[in-house]
Amino acid sequence: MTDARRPLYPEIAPYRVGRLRVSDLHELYFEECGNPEGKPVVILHGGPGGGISPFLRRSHDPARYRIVLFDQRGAGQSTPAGELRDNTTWDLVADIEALRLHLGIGRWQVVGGSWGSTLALCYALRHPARVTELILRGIFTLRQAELAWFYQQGAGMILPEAFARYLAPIPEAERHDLIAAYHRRLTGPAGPARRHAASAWAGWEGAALSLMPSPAREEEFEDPAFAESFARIECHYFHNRGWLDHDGWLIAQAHRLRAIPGVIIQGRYDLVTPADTALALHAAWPEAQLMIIPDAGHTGMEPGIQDAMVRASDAFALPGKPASRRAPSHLPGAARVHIGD
Ligand code: STX
Repeated sequence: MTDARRPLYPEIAPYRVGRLRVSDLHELYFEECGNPEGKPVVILHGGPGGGISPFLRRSHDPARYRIVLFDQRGAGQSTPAGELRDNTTWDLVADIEALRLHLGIGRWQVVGGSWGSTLALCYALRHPARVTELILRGIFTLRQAELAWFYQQGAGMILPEAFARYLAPIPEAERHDLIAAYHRRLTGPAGPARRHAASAWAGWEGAALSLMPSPAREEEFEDPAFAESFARIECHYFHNRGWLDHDGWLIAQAHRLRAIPGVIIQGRYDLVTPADTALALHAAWPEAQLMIIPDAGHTGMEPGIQDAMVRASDAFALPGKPASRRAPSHLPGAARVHIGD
């Protein structure tokens, strides 16, 4: 009950990497880590456009899981980098299925943070029979209010210095719709103006991820090579509202997930994807276990989020137990629900 917080599992290298062609244009990079005979899990990265990173391999026990990671279209080592054509939510959902079939996996656990949670929900709604469990953190459902909070008006009132740097490239006359203003610049011709807009867009996100300021993280996000594909892909998805049916569609559909065991992990002080969305998801899917981490921001690197991820993945991996049809009822320690604190 009072156990110390658990860190992620140790760093590991993939036992296999590969590439999968998914369209005339797009080829995906993927990795398999852990135990080739273990329980299959696919980890979905954020952004969209963020790409995988080595820490995403570490939320699951490598002795008991076969951990699959891939760079979504245009992200990371997938090619062409930053490509927006044939790049929609439903293309990515189809890619997850193509990868599952390519790897000969029947059903798998689906894990995602932030945009990864959005994509995991879309995949589970489209292919529920393929999903053994869902572990979601930093819940994002692409509602108009969520986009407005971060990219128009809301989070900027908590981080005004960083928000001023995000506003700077956009003239007053265009500031009534910042996603549209950025979309014009990020989909315009390559060159200094586009690069500058990309760094400003990505730097704003980098500034807001952690509970504690992390200038190094902000600099990483402003790095032109990363920023340009990340910002172009993110803005393209958000300008198009994720190609979802209507505003609020994911929450409205979430009742269809109720037979899937799930855990929802959310930082109380998440400025990128505020806790309101996690609570809305939980209200629609009350069987899922909600874990509000009282001292965490957005990123999966927050100590309380790491702890919750490891405990959730361990609970679903218990040796000798078949995948439960319900969320575990007794996640220990930090796995308790803290609502209203
Ligand atoms: N986007 C939130 C998100 O999914 C609104 C996200 N933000 N940064 C990331 O993901 C990375 C850390 C993966 C780059």
